[in-house]
Amino acid sequence: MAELEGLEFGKSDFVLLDEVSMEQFMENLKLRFEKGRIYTYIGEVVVSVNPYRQMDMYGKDSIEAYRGRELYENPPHLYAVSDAAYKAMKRRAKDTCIVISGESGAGKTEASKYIMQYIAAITNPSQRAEVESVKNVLLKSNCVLEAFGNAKTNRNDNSSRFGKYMDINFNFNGDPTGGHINNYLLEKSRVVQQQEGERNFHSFYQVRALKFTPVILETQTHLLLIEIKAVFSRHHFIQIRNELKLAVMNALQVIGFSKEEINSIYQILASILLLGNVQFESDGESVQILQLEAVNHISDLTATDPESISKSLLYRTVATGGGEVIEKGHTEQDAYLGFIQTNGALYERLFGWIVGRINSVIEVKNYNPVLHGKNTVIGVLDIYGFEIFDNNSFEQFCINYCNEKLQQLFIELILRQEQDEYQREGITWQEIDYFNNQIIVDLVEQPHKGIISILDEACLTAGKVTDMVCLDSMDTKLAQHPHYTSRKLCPTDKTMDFKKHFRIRHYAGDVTYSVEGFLDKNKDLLFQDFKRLMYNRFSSSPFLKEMWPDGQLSITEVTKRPLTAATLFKNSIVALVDKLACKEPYYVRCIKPNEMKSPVLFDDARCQHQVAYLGLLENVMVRRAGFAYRQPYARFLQRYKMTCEYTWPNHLMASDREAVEAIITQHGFQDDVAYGQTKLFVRTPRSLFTLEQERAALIPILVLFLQKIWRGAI
Ligand code: AD9
Ligand code: MG
Repeated sequence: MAELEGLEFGKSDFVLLDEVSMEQFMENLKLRFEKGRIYTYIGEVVVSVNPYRQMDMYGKDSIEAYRGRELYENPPHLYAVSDAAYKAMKRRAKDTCIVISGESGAGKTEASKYIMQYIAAITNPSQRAEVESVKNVLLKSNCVLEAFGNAKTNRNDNSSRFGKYMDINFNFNGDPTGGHINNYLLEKSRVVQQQEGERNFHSFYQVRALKFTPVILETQTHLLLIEIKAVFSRHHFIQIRNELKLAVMNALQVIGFSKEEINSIYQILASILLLGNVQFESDGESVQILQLEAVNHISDLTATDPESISKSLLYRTVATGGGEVIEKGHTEQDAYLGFIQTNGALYERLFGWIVGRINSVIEVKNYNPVLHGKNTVIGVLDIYGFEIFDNNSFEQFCINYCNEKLQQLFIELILRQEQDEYQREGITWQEIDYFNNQIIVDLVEQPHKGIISILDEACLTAGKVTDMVCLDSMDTKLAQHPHYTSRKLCPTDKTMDFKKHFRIRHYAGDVTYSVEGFLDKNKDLLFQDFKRLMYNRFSSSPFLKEMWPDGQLSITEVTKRPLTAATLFKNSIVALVDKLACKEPYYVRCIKPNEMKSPVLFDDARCQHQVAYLGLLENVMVRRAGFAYRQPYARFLQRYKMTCEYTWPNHLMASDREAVEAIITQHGFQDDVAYGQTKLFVRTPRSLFTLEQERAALIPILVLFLQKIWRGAI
């Protein structure tokens, strides 16, 4: 920590700043980054700055240094919070979670991997085979999820295009017994379209780059994959390293995917690639597919007749009011829209199925709480951070709403936890006033009045409700809301367009959204004909059936409208927040130092913006107002009794509490502590650092002393 590391590295806990100001905060953050100290605490929260270079701090020695230690005993590290979460889970049978947040490229996914590696390294010392196998599958699942869910973006070469929450289950020994992964809002539009300079999901390039047939792939699948390469224009693809492709294939096998399943995955990927090449043309009466060659390839890959594929792309079956079923040709625009949705949906369902398949392997089986004790959990959340782009659309709206919910949880948990503990221990607590973003959460999710409700209502209204009509409706209903505005409501604001834009004042800053495409994206229209084709006709792949269960329904049965994309997302985020709320939380707040991916550049303005919207300064204030550290009397005494003549080697006082009081008084720390029922509360880490230093200085003397006793010299 600051003192453990030396003052030239800055303060290792922002709680120790002389004064809580943005200037001091930034100065300290920058100094530490420049000195290669990428982690700094705010109490138990880890603030991490992406080093953009390999750091020599994650090896076996580091793992050993942090294992079983308290936070302040070592310099700040992800391993220390991982250990704190693990200890709480093991010693106190508490479910815990580690919430990692920050913007794209800030280092969330890397952090989540280090956390998992640490947990894997410190568990199962007896190397039991079944536990090792669970650990292996958990670690390998990262590789598969990254291949299918990550892509190169302009912000990050390995950007996660989905949110991930992973529960790891533990038995009473503290060894992993299984887990469960939830995925959120995969950015499926990327399958069809990417911004300039960005790429599709990694998995596609891996298909494209297969140079030889891995044993696991059927020759026929592979030959087709090779053949379809010719169909594509080269600029879509780049060569990737062979090891990477094989690593994914190997990970799929280790996890337990069968040969048939792996073949199906690659067949579907190839089909999506082929579909991506399809174009439509209208002669005024009907619409045709231009690339029949591509349709024939899909038909070969999936053992489906080409006519059915063409038909599902060009026609839709509709039930008339009288119950009659008729076929209706798409317009060129409908066909194009249907094709975009179809391609995205194929990939989304494939991804969801892969996650489900991993879950079926890692789910805890045959766990008997009576025999095995309480099954505890550590959850790790790696989810997209707040996004403000030049053009913000439906996806940013959902992502930013998710961040509002997580911020709300942060406020609720940090405050509630503090208050609960102070009350339990009988310590007076001074309330801190800071911005509660509930009002913005309500703006988005409130029934009837919130933006999601207004969007849903527009999607359900028969007839042509356009994005602009929907914007009008929002303007009418939300005109008075302090966090909502649009050009119409604020005509002087020339940064917005009358017809397109609305703005939300988020806790992290103002974001202007373009309403264009909101309704289509929210409806997430997918023609039932395509679902049925997937379910019924892709006979070569039983797995497709599993991915498209809704294709079972006949056209007359499909009357109930499916939930909209925004409502489905909202429901999943509400469920996530409920899950997190009942766990003891640990936070990692990631900061991206610059846009150039440079290991030496600290962009002051960019960093300060992140510090502000992550609410880090407020976090320091809360920590300083309360007591940053607390420890049961017995443990405190055990560690520091050697620093006080009245407690070493043993004390003669009536209780451990009194003995602890003696240590505190001898060091003159009375003003920095409060005495609870069972614990000592310490306001700043300064006193603990001093005690740590004294202890460290005394240990060699003690060892010498003991050696002399053993040798009989004393
Ligand atoms: V996104 O929201 O998924 O687009 P993340 O997940 O926040 O984003 P990621 O963890 O992928 O960012 O980190 C981006 C890149 O920064 C990595 O590919 C590494 O090259 C680099 N990075 C991040 N953290 C570390 C680290 N602790 N050590 C070394 C790092 N490099
Ligand atoms: Mg990521």
